[in-house]
Amino acid sequence: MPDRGTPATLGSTTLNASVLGDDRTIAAIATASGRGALAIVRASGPGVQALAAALLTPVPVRARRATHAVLRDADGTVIDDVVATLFFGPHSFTGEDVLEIGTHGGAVVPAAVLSAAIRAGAREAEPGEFTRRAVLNGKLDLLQAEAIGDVIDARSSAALRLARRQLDGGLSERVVQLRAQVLALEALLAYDIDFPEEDDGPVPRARIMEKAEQTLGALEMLLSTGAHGALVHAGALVVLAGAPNVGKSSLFNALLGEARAIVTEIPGTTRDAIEAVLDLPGWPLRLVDTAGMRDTNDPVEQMGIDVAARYLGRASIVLACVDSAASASAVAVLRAHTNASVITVRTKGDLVPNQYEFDADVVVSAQSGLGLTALLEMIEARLATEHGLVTTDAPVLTRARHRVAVDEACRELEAFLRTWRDEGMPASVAATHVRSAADALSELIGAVYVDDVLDVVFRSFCVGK
Ligand SMILES: Nc1nc2c(ncn2[C@@H]2O[C@H](COP(=O)(O)OP(=O)(O)O)[C@@H](O)[C@H]2O)c(=O)[nH]1
Ligand SMILES: [Mg+2]
Repeated sequence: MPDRGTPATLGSTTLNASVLGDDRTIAAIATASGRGALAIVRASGPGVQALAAALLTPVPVRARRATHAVLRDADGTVIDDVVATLFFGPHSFTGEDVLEIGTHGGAVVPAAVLSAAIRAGAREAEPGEFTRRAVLNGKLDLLQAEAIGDVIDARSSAALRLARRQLDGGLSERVVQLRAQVLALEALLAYDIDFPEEDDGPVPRARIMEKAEQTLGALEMLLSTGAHGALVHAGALVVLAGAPNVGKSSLFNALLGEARAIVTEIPGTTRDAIEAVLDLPGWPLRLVDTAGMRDTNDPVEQMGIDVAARYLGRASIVLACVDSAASASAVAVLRAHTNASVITVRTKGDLVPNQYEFDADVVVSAQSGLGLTALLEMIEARLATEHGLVTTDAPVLTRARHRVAVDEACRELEAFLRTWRDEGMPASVAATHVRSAADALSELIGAVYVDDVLDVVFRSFCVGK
């Protein structure tokens, strides 16, 4: 396994070619590319102090002190005025010596600073490599490392709260507790394996069964948070649908409070689906504006309609928009395309009601703003009824990886219980299932480092994180 467990030499490096040449010292631009006032280039590894000495005048020597310095390339060319901060391992993000260099932003300076660091002996970091080192050095567990990715990728305040909670270790604690229960069960079984001759071993079978059932129940409870976690993570899919020209795109824009979709008087303009995240206090919404559902010979428009049908299949809520008797017939078509909860929305509520009467759940106007708040409240109420309230206090599974691991632990405990009830089976056979359940949970928090697991977790990270 690469990089594991050699932070011992930290803090004692000197300017020395072998350390500078050590590919264990990594560097990357940590900030997003593009125009900006400042950027951060950071480095981590045993050669960091030598790197600081090679690049910076004056050389920062004390940890956690911002040092204003001039950064020069190997040939003495001044690249930038910077503010550099050293952290000595293990008291750093990665657990190794770390150097953070605050440079001017933009396209050229951060790249030139990174090149200078590489010329001075650092190696360019892989995506997620800083966080990976933090995990390998025991600064974070895998769930917390994923939470860092989630904090960065959060598209709503609810998703951010969930990620923050996971970063603080809430989910890790719960998984560690559950794993401890599984291990305690394994310990009870060990007695039984040691005393196979006794009719009823030192620990009664019924007591072991009870423990296993309790643990299984707790794991199932955690597993049941998975759907909720995925929904908060991605946002509940709310699809605007209905006949062409009923005002879907206008409503989409009015709800977002900004002009994102093309609004036009020609029926059939929204030919693909347009998506935006609406950051409501209760539930984050993925609001999708679709093409109108109607028969058409235009192949491009038909594609848009197919996209709409696909979204309808995955929606949490469909807003069936209606502005006339003719468009009301589309509601039945929509219901046929979806299992989602349908809210019927009478649009263009500002127009003088003509003879047309439609008993909609809510009347809105994109133009006057009538009913928009009521509609959002109705969406939140429906989501709360169907998926509960967004709770970020209790630990929640947020990723498929989590659900797979906890599901596996559940299935192993079920298999254990089946084997255990069948009294002819020796305890040692049943115990293998308990071991597998513990392994699944260990892998989830990264208590055992499986390279494949690390690869999956860090693949999606940005360079410099
Ligand atoms: N008076 C009024 N007209 C609206 C309202 N919403 C949309 N419209 C008009 O209805 C037409 C179609 O709107 P659009 O949003 O493109 O409909 P879509 O095809 O369902 O996306 C446009 O002429 C809009 O200006 C509204 O709330 N009040
Ligand atoms: Mg439209």
